[in-house]
Amino acid sequence: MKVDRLVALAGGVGGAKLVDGLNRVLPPEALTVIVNTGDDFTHLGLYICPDLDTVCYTLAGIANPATGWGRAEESWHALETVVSLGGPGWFRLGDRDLGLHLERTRRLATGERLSQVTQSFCRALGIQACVLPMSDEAIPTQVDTDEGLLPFQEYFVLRQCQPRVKGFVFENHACARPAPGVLTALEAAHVVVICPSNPWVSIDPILAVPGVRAGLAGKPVVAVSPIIAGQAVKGPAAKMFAELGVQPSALAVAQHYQPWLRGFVLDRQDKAQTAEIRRLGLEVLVTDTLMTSLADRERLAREILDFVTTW
Ligand code: FO1
Repeated sequence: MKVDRLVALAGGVGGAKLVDGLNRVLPPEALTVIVNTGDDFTHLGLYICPDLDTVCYTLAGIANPATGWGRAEESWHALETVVSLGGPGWFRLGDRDLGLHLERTRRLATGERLSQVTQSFCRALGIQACVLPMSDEAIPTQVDTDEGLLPFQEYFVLRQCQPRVKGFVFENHACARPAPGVLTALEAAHVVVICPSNPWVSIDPILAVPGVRAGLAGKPVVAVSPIIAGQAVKGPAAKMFAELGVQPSALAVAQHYQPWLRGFVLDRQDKAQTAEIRRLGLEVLVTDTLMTSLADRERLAREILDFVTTW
């Protein structure tokens, strides 16, 4: 199979790293990234799109290397002022990052759609890949917890993922439409890669957008496990699996996505699960999936392309 049109489904930091690797090894303009916008929210009057920004900053080479989100060489004067005046400081927006939120919020208020604003920012940042929000309409994720429904960022950042999870609500998803370009990119794709993002709150919101699941049907879809040795590489994915009554593992991730998958990529540390994942009817690639360097991102991307080319 030739791969010169690839669609990646991605959330934040882990997804962005693989997207960066794919972008480095694919021909120019071969890559479309469909990004989760369930985490988006309005904060300090500004429209914040954490996963879109993480993907774009990473592709532009200006992401904060320590956190994975936000900008490199950041300063915090504006937020310090907000806090000194009695405003909220729990969601850390740096000065450089704030500039982007100001401009996005201004453009959205003039009637531009999120996908148009994102395309324009990508051009300005020198990004060649096509980065699409999953929808131009808000589909906010609410986390159903033992303390009731919490908006995603309140659960994730303010409450540090402490409340016990019972489920997730993707508000408004049933009547939302995919952003322009999402379904046509899926239709044209030679392969779809589900990045190593959180299945529950990064990938499931994308799959919940009407038309996306149907767009995956019959496509060669490969997922990369965000769980290594029972732990999430970053974030609460393993805690979520456990609280929902599923032992966190690469196998559990494969089972989660199984109806859409042709192949699955898991870490060497989990190679004992290979036979059971094969029994789900999936092609399996066992490799090093932890991406700590740029070279790792590129190597993993190349290995995934070599893997799917054999199908
Ligand atoms: N994550 C945090 O844990 N704490 C923060 O203060 C924080 C601020 C922030 C600002 C801009 C941005 O684009 C992302 C930010 N994130 C922060 C990350 C974000 O909350 C999550 O990583 C994603 O929503 C989950 O993918």
